[in-house]
Amino acid sequence: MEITKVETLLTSPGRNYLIVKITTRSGIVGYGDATLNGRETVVKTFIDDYLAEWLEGFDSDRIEDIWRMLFKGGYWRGGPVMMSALAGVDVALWDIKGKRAGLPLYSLFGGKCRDRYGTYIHVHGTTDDELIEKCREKIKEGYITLRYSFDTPDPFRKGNFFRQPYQNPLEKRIEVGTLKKEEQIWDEHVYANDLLKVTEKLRAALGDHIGLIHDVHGRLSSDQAYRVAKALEPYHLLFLEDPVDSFNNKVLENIKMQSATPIALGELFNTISDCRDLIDKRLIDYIRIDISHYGGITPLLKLAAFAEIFDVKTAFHAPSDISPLAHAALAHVNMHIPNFGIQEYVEPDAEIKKVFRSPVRMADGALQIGDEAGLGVGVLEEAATELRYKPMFLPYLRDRTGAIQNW
Ligand code: GCO
Ligand code: MG
Repeated sequence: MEITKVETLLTSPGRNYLIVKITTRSGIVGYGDATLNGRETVVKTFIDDYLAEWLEGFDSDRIEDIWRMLFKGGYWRGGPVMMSALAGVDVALWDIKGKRAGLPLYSLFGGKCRDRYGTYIHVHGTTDDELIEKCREKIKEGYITLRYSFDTPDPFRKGNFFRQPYQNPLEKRIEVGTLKKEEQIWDEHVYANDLLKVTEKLRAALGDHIGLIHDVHGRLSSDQAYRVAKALEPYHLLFLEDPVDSFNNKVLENIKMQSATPIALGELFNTISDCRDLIDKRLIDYIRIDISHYGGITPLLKLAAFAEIFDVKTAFHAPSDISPLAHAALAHVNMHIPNFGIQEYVEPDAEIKKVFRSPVRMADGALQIGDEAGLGVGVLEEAATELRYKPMFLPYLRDRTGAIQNW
């Protein structure tokens, strides 16, 4: 079906989301997510000024061909801005194809491999007791896997705390700020010591069988990461995420050689070139690609198939900084792929529901998706336009000497 229009909708139901809308001559419309946290307007410009006109007139059914045209055809390729733009377009095209076929996307991929898929939730405590208490509440709600984070008091500066990035579904903005230059201080040694202490307590309090995940966010240097991954072994995490910078394969190889703690990584990757070696050398256990920064469903299915060969499971990145359109696209992929591991998920709150009608449902700590045709997400465009974009920025970190660290 001929593509007649490609538009973007920037909305802010509590946080900013960039929606891609593709219209075809037949009137069928598809939606995709192109959100890049803190840089939404740059992706919007890329789509509006560059991709939109290029796409008009092409056959929406030829998704693979269009993807290759946009990726290879323009010569310059890769990077989070371009790959988020491609993701928005790709998911919208799949949405159109599904609506046209009258089938949910997982059915077009080859059908379901499971009836539901497992998930985890972020839990943050300002003290150890509060963390344990909050974890217990989530377990009561039905969660069996938790991603924990905590505040570490600075032993050298009273009143200062080191805090890992996390998202409280009720304070969605925690990972973005309104200040352009928000600086935080980080001490990896103090944090590493605290991580070991908190994990020991948590495991003792929650028993053997609750899945535990911790995200280091690349905030350890290799010496500390070796020590931490080894010392965490007795607490058998489901995985330790981003123990070091994502692009340091040699360090990841050493971690894998000397520790049995499973490793997850990949939210910063945009193309297969970023992670091919990590997968085929089996340096990670879970791949954490973000569908909205990796070009959408088309490359994600290929990535999952590649990872399957090496028995690498998926744990796709999906915090609240990508929209329900992306969460739904992931739901279809997760229902289909054999090597699904676990899915990060944040339940949309009342404000987000003003814009998106999501088909993803939580039941007994697991997620399900219905059999609506296409992606299955309703977009309330009027509400989306009313909730106007608010500039927000990611903070950044310095160590005690003032040197920049991974945020
Ligand atoms: C995660 C991530 C996120 C990032 C965020 C940055 O594992 O969920 O690390 O929380 O910090 O996506 O925008
Ligand atoms: Mg992470």
